[in-house]
Amino acid sequence: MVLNNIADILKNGERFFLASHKDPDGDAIGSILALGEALELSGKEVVLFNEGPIPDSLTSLKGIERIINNFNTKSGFDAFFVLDCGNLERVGRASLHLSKIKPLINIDHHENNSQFGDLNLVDANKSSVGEIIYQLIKLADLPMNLNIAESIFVAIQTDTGSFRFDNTTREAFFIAGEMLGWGVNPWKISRKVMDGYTLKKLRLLESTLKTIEFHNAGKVGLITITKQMLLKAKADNFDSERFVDYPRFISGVEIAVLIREIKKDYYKFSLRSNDWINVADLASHFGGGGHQRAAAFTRKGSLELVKQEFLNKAHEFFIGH
Ligand SMILES: [Mn+2]
Repeated sequence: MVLNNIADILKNGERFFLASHKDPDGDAIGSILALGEALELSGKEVVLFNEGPIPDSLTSLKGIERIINNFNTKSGFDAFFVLDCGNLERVGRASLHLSKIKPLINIDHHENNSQFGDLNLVDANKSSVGEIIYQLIKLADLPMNLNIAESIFVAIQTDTGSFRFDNTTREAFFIAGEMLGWGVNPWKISRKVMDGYTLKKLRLLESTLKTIEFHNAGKVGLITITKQMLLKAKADNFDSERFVDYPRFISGVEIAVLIREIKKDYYKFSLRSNDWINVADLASHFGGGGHQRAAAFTRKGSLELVKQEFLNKAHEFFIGH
């Protein structure tokens, strides 16, 4: 089976190229750092790639400085690992270039993964890619240490929203518990990775909450961030991470939406659901994807137009319920 094949490649190979998605989250960064360090500790050579930009909340992770965002096509790799990417394009500008490294190994947990690898290890039942990396490290007999444990813990913690999203499984808790056995301190990690708010982030939150609007009899809660709001708060896009949870917290809201202006007439929608709507399905109508409870897509057009298009489609999902 594919898990064993990949474990064999890790055991027998000597040089590996590891990449994860641009605009990375804790799972994308934690997973490459964990696998990278485990391979290196066992005497292998690794190149860690992420197009970035890496959010401040993750810059304290050990080994973060080893992640490069430029690439010279060096040959002689035994495999190219792509982690936490539903499709190869998620790697970013380098994706086409990098896809020449063979075999291309796709490790992911997004339901709508396009199976772009020569080997595909895609398990939508896993909370995070960090969980799969943990399995592979065990199976390939790679070493563990505190740095690796912290990276795996961060991958699971961030993708489960601190062990409370509905992808939080017994397995997720079990592995996190194991990581505590390696010396991970959840309080210290959480202060850096989950808290660590800056004043500009709080200012941006203040103005964002004022934009809240409701549709579909309160079942859709929507907030918006424009470029101008970012400028005014002196904030950047990373500062709005997890803001989409605020409308989701409200009772009666089934779909929470954050619309962000990326540039003029170009918007990114982040979607969350509470109970039964599959937002990955909803996002796929606009060329996006993700998970049942968390998904995203981008759209060109005026704010009023793209918002209305989205609300019309969301409305269809509620018909009959
Ligand atoms: Mn993930």
